[in-house]
Amino acid sequence: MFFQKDAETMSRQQIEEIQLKRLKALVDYCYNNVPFYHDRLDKAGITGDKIKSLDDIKYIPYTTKDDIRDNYPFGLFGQPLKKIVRIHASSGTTGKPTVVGYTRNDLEIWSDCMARLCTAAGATDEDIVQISFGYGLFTGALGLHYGLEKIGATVVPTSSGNTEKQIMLMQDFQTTALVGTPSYAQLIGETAREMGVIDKINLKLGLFGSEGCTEEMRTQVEKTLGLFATDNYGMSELMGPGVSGECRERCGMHINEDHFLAEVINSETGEVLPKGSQGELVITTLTKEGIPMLRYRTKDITKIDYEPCKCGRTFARMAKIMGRTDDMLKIRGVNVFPSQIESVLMKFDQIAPHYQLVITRENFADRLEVKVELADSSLLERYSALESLRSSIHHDLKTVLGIDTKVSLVEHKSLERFQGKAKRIVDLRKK
Ligand code: DLL
Repeated sequence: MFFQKDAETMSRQQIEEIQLKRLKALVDYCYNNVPFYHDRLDKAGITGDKIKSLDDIKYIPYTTKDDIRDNYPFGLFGQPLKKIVRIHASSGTTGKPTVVGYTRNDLEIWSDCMARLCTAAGATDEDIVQISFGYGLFTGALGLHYGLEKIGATVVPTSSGNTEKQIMLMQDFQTTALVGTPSYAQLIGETAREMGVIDKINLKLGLFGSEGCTEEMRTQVEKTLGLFATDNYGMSELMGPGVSGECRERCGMHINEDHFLAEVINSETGEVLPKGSQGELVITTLTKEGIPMLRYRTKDITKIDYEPCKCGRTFARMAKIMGRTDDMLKIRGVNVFPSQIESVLMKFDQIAPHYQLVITRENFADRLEVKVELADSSLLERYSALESLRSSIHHDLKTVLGIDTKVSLVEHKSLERFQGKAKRIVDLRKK
């Protein structure tokens, strides 16, 4: 099933022709409408007619989150507020949030992009969809909301939190699809199990995203809730959700390439990497008016496959996000991604899908403690079984990461649960 089949099945040549035409127009749009870009492009000597091929994008300077912050709140907007009909912002743990604005046309394209991805995931007008992302400045809830309404699904905007009520509504409405972070979906599943109503839940599809989730973690969540889950990627600066998402084949997230031009770069040198390489994702928004982005550095690490997919879609597919360049833990000089740890942990049946990574510095050396929750507390009574589990996890982590970690097994339900994006890293080195 397709939402906009003509666009979603274009040949690579057609996709590139559209991208080039839009890129040229975008460069002129930015030059004429955003003083910040006017200066940047002037300095780089770039105008739309100097872009002769997609490769010429390399002459355009990158844009970063700092550029948006430095122009807080509306400095990078491409239209006066009179034309901006919605504002969102990403919270940001320190300082001011990054603020983004949408014109009416942006909202139309956003819901089309979302409608495509929801359809690709298998959602239809028969679905009753509960949206458990928080409504508000965060883009997740409203982004999916409009896309799902566009395909005719029945949207239930529960927002996040109030988990028991979510579960009650899920039973009463016979909700068929759930939207949220995978970690909140897992919490909903565990709570339904504890309430003794997991069998009364009729979920078939999970439209998840907004945080990393390894294949192993996805399998756990699917098992808990008895559904089929797809991964969806996006960020506020680029639109929100709707940049890319998985189809039923689940072999990468299809990028809406007629609206987003993706590159992968070496995050240290800024050099553009050959197609298929792993590196930092850089996105140019080809059609956005409210806050257009030229070569925005996402800090997310992935790789892109340009082969057409078995589902019939031709849009390139980006691999699951391996981590963020600023999320990568450097432990005694070794780079460690939390996703590598998650993959190891989720292979053990005796542990629950909840963990925390605590990093400290002792005697000038970094120490990584991996706190893992037991699936149930009965193991606590058997010291030898506990010790053997701990030592197996320690061994597997060492094999994958190449460093020693301290593994602590903690009681079931003792680690914090999350209703939005999970925060699993506690870095005490900075304190
Ligand atoms: O999280 C947008 C979104 C909402 C995407 C709902 C999907 C579903 P921000 O709050 O601005 O926007 O956070 C963006 O979240 O740079 C990634 O690091 C991370 N992220 C988003 N989706 C995924 C994903 C939304 N599928 C930041 N896998 C991004 C891994 C993700 N990380």
